[in-house]
Amino acid sequence: LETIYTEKHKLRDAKTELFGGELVAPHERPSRAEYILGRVQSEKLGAVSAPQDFGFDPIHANHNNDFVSFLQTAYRDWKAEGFKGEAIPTALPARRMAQKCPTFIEGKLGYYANAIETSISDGTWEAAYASAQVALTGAKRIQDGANSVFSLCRPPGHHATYDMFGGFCFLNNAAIAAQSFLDNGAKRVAIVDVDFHHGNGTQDIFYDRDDVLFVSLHGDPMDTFPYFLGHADETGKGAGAGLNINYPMPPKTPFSTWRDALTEGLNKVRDFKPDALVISLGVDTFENDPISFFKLKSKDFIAYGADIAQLGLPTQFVMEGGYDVEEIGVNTVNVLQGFEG
Ligand code: Q9C
Ligand code: ZN
Repeated sequence: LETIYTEKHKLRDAKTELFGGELVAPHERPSRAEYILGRVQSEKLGAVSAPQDFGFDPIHANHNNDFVSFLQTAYRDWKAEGFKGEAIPTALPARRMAQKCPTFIEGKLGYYANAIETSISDGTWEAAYASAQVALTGAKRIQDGANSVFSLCRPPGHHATYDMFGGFCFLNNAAIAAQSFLDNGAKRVAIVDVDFHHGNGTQDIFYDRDDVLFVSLHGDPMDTFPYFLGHADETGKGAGAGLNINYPMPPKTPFSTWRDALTEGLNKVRDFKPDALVISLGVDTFENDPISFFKLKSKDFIAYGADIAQLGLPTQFVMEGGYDVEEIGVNTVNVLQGFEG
């Protein structure tokens, strides 16, 4: 199983994350990708290849042009105002506020944010762009006939919506990959999001679409981030009615319960008859993850990788979250090895 990876992820190295009322060292840090790459190599999973550059068109296919332009210059614009720290939004266009993009950078940050823990730092755009190219290169491998591929994306993407960043995400790598399948001949694509957190960005992008099935297993938004999307009654709208499926689960959910939801979700994927499957692979479901509350053990990741393989679909794994840095390499590669059998 081939891994797509680039060192450019290291350019995303923020100093701050707003957490518990403090600015702390980010949970989403460069060492995450290095632990995963290290395990890919020590387990001899397969070749590790650099991404190709597919440019901006496939990014603009899923994201608002002005939002993408904003991301490119946000840190520079912030620094030009003389602010000392990293770029963090303060005010957001909440209920009954005008949905109009301000001119001043602090206002722009709020307009384009869906959460405010994520600082924009020097190099963030370059890393986010490279991460999207890692996703696109993985999709291309499948389009060229590979049965499976691992896009070791960093920063992650599934909380990025059409025009908002947040939750450590800037561009929605999995959505960009899924759209690239469709734009290159696929009729239908399924995305299964197994990250601990609801894939609010991916849901947002495909909510009214009949060519993408989105299935997400996650902590109940009543109890955890992203709080404002991910309920079971969000089932899609218009042409996409019935094609958005959420499985919110409570604190302390064990693997047995989680796996039952996965089985049900994978059955929906089978019925949808997609040409390709994209897995938003977050391993923050792990029992020792520092910011999550499910109880999966390392061996469980092997088991559910095998469950996914049972579908027999061309499958692209796209890296999302997972924060217990010591273990995320093992857990991530366990899924891939379980898939390979
Ligand atoms: N008290 C991903 O896994 N903050 N993003 C959580 C916990 C944001 C997670 C706060 C978590 C974002 C890709
Ligand atoms: Zn997550």
